[in-house]
Amino acid sequence: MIVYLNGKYVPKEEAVVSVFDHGLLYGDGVFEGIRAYHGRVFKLGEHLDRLHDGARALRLEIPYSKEEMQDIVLETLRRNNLQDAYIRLVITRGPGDLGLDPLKCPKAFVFCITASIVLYPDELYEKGMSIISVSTRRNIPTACIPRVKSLNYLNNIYAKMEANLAGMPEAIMLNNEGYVAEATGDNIFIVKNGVLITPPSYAGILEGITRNGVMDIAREKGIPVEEKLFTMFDVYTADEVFLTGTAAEVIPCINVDGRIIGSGRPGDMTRELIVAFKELTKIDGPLIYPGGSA
Ligand code: PXG
Repeated sequence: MIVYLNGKYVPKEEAVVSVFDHGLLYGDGVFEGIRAYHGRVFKLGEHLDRLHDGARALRLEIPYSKEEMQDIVLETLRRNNLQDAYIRLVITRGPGDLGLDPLKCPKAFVFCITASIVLYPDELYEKGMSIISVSTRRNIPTACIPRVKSLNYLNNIYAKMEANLAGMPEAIMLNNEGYVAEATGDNIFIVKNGVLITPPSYAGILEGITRNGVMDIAREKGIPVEEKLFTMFDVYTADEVFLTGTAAEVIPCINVDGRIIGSGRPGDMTRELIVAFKELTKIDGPLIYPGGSA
């Protein structure tokens, strides 16, 4: 396995980061989790936009343009002969001293890992999954901005630990006002009376690329889409519930906190969106091997 490491392509064993890097010492940095399907990098432009916006919010200067970042991602995939992959692109604050001052870190550090993708079992998509809500609240935007996909994931990890303890694969996090925000690594949608509803970005969420893609697909199909605040009551009484994320794609939830959702089976709109999303992954994004061949 070959890893892109700050200007070089190196074997996995040599892909190491300094113990003085503020990404490690303080979680200071941004990242993206991206997928490649059928030889194309899905929504790469959107991922690079989010990465750059997050870096801007952190006053972290990415030493490459978006075009150069795109080349790094594509070249890493080519060096690993990958067509379908999970990609982790990371920008850290870089090495500094043992104080937290980012000004002491002269240059950001960039790396890109590509791996063959481990998928959730098909059964979860066919039968739907059971999840719970947890007591850990999503970060408040005035303290740690949830819209920045930062290297500090402790908020989500606390919630994931609660899910683990309950033997559940995912957990719903509320914001500090008690409105539904998102899951630990996925966004949430509910369907009520034919309307597709998801929390707005001001609910304090990471605006998922998958979330935005699913809303686009729904609108193209003429499905009414609303971004609005809702509570766990709305989740319990929804006709359908599903989560979206780069790793999970679109995954139905049929039980939340012990309440059976709708018929207890993945709903029609969820299944329609899963199919349309799969189709989109076949055509969206830049080709890894523009001249053909893998
Ligand atoms: N919310 C949060 C908090 C996330 O971390 C999403 C939503 C979905 O966003 P995208 O752009 O992927 O549709 C994420 C996704 C994991 C994992 O192992 C998940 C994410 C990052 C790293 C790992 O589940 N982010």
